[in-house]
Formats: sequence, structure tokens, C-alpha cells
Amino acid sequence: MIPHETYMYRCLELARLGAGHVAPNPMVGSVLVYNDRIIGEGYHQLYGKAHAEVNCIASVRPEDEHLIPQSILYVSLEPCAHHGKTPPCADLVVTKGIPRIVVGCRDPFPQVNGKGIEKLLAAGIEVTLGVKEKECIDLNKRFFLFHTRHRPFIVLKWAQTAGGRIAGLGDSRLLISNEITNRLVHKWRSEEASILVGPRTALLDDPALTARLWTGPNPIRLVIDKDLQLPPDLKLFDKTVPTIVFNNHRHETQGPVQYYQLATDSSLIQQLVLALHHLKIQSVLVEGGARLLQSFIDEDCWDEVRVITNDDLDIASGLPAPQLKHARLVSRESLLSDSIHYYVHHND
Ligand code: AOF
Ligand code: ZN
Repeated sequence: MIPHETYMYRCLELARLGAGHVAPNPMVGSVLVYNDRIIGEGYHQLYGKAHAEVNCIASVRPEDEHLIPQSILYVSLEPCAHHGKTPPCADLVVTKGIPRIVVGCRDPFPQVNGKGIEKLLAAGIEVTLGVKEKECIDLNKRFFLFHTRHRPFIVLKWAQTAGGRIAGLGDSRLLISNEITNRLVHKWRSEEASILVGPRTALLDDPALTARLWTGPNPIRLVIDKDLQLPPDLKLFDKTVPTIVFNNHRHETQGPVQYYQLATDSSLIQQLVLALHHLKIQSVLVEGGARLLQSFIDEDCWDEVRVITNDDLDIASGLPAPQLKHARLVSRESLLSDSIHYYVHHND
């Protein structure tokens, strides 16, 4: 008999096909197996549309349909129990007479969170929970963190010279990354729900913060502008992408630009994290400047750090890169004259 892990691996592969199309929902894959033969496969393809189990069961060919009540359904996330944009998958599994289900991990979404499994057990279905659990949780780490820790997944990114400087002295702009790393950064942007910069970076670099060099969605742009002093002709305010301005003065929406007021009496980083949860934003890529990045590090409020180093460029003096704390290097990649270092928290 082929082990459960093999089919769950296939569920994970299918789930990943939904990347970039299902957020803020999780990526989910499902496989239906009769006697070690896959008779159906499906995944959650588009936000608001059919869930993995529905697509999996719908893919069974007419000549195999009579086998459904003798098959095992594999799914990487607990079937849902609630009426959201689609009806409950647990009900579908019951009405199809599927006798056995193997689930990767529990769904932390409060309206599900165990209720799907309870429905299946109550209908007499045999449930195996936790096959390739770590991989299933890891696939949707942004979704899990949001529902279990009530905060977004935070990625810090910067580019530095060989000697560890991120800018020259004064206000001049220093081009550190190359054509290839720029494209990689745009890929990273399209993989996160939002992208954040501080006011100095917004003003001096005038970045568009879009994913235009990649084929994915643009993240929501976030900028800190406490006293609303940034000029309106910055690219950030060109209204092409939803943009949120965190400030101390007003809550207001003007078309795609939203002004979000933060309290002044507690840490900016904690305020931001709370606001992002409130706005249902599941992840953020922080692109600078150095002071903002250092604040996230000092408050120990980050999940991943990605540092691009131009090994061919060095300057005698300039702004030093942020100083990492409690970080563990997980991998290093080389791209043309640049290298990229990936860090996670040392206890992760
Ligand atoms: C499943 N299978 O493929 C997915 C699930 O608004 P809805 O109806 O799309 O429900 C969204 C919630 O359903 C989402 O927050 C998560 O808890 C669950 N996602 N569940 O059974 C799937 N994508
Ligand atoms: Zn569902």
C-alpha cells in the first residue's frame, strides 16, 4: 500500500498551484484515492471560489463515480465547517459517502478550528489527522500566524555594499542591486500582501513599490508619514495601487489611498502590527529605511530577513546596514555579482 505521506505530498504540490491567487485564504490541495489509484485531484484555485475538496470530487470521471463511497480523501487542511463564500466542505464529504479522510493539519480559522473534523467524526467517517503536518502548516505560515498569533508575517529586506553599507553619506541614492536581484525583489513583493517603507525612503527614493518586473499581483503599499508631510506627487500616491498612509492625525479613505491613524502613546512597531491585523493584512515586506528596519529588529518583531550584498561594490563611508540580533543564517544564494543571505530567528 502506498503510504499516506505520498498522497499528502501530492496534496501539497497541488495546493502550491494556487499561490498568488487565493490569499488571504490558505492554499489547499486534495486527492481522492481508490485502492491505490488516484481517481480525483483538486486544489483551491481562486479566492472566493470552490475549495480543494469540491474541485477534487468534481474531477472524478463518470465511470469512477461509483467508487467514491469506497475511497480515501486526502486534504492538506481540515475541511471547512462554515458557510463562507462557499458551502461547508465537511458536508460535501458526508453527502458523498466518503468513508475515510486523511487531513494534513487543523484549520486555525475560528469558524472552522476543529469543527470540520467534529462533523466528519459525527457522521462516522474515519479521520486521520496530522500527516505531513509541519509541511502543511509551513505552506500557509502567513495564514497560520495571522489566526494563531494575531499578527502578520514580517519579512525585512535590504541591499548592502560588500562592506555592509546601505547608502552613501547625505541624501544621494546608491544603486546596489542589479537587474537580476531587482527582479527577484519584485517577485518577493508579489508574494506578500503588503510592502512598507518609512517616510525618508518614500521621500528620497520616491519608490513605486510595485511588482512591475514580475508577473504577480502588486502588494498593498504602506508608508509611515506621522505628520502627513509627504508631497502628493510621490509615485506612492499615483493611485495605481491601494496605498495606506499611517499617521497620527486622521482616519480617512480617498479612493485607493487610505489614511490610517495610529495612537502616539505606544511603540510604533506594535501599533503597526496591531493595525495590520485589524486591516486583515497577513504579511508585510519591509523595504527600508535603515531606521525602520532596525526598529523591527530591536523589538524582535520579524520572521525572515533577506539581505542582498553587492560583492563588487564598496564605498569608504556611508550609512551602515541594520544590525541583526537573534538571527540564524539558513541559506545563501549567489546571483551574478550579488549574494543573498536568508535569516530566520535563531529559535525558529
Ligand atoms: C477548505 N478547503 O480548499 C480552503 C479552505 O469564504 P470561503 O468559503 O472561501 O472560506 C474561507 C475559509 O475556508 C478560509 O479562511 C479557511 O479557513 C478555509 N479554507 N477550507 O475546506 C479549501 N481553501
Ligand atoms: Zn471548504
